[in-house]
Amino acid sequence: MWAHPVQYAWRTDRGRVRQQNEDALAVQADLGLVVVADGVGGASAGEVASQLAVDTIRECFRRQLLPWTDAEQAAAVVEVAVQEANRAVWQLAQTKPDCDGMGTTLVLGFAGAGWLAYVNVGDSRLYRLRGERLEQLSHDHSFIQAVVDQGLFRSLDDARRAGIGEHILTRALGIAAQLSVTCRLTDLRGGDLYLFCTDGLTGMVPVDALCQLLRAVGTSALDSAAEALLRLANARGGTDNITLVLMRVGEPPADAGLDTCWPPT
Ligand SMILES: [Mn+2]
Repeated sequence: MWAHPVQYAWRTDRGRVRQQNEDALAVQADLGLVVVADGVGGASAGEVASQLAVDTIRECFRRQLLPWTDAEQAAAVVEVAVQEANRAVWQLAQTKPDCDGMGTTLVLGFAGAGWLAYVNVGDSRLYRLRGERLEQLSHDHSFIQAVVDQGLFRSLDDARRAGIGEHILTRALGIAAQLSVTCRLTDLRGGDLYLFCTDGLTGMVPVDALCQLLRAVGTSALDSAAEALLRLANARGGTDNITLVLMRVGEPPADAGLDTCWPPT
């Protein structure tokens, strides 16, 4: 069923300042599913929120027994899973006093035959290196991104220099009973390298350094690249929890059927 062989490598780390790791992740190679979440909330509630979101989504996918040849159908399943995770976190936040106000960001990728369905909530990100070009596929739901989108600043760097805070989210999972979720689809190509990560990586490592490191991965061990990214984030301060998943797409076998292509031609 898989047109492309896919490899994964991941790291999650407390960083050098925080006492706890409130990030969570799931890599389900058998399902083609990657989830990364960054929890927020007092005491250990952030940890509860991110782990509950990841677990709820994983369970949601495990319940589905359909073969994933249809990208649009897969995208709909992703949206339902994220909505279900939102409800689970929100409900626990309503019922458990320790969990009051907790929430989590999320970035999710679901890889099928020739396509990747992805969604983000908050400022956890998805990047793709294709050839020499690094592209950010996700769009942050943050105050700083919103002022850039409104044209008040030309770039996130400009806004940052003007003193706009970076960690104010405009959307998070578990904060309200309803959450607006839009799953997007893109084509999956042999040679693509995807990076799912929390802001503990992107806040420490500038995008040109990310790009340089990812370009150097080539066909070498993916696990060393994941380790190198984590070390770089820690070397540059490690002021937040750091979580990253690398997903490398190989060339499909020569006999892969044409019926597995997306988008349809
Ligand atoms: Mn974070």
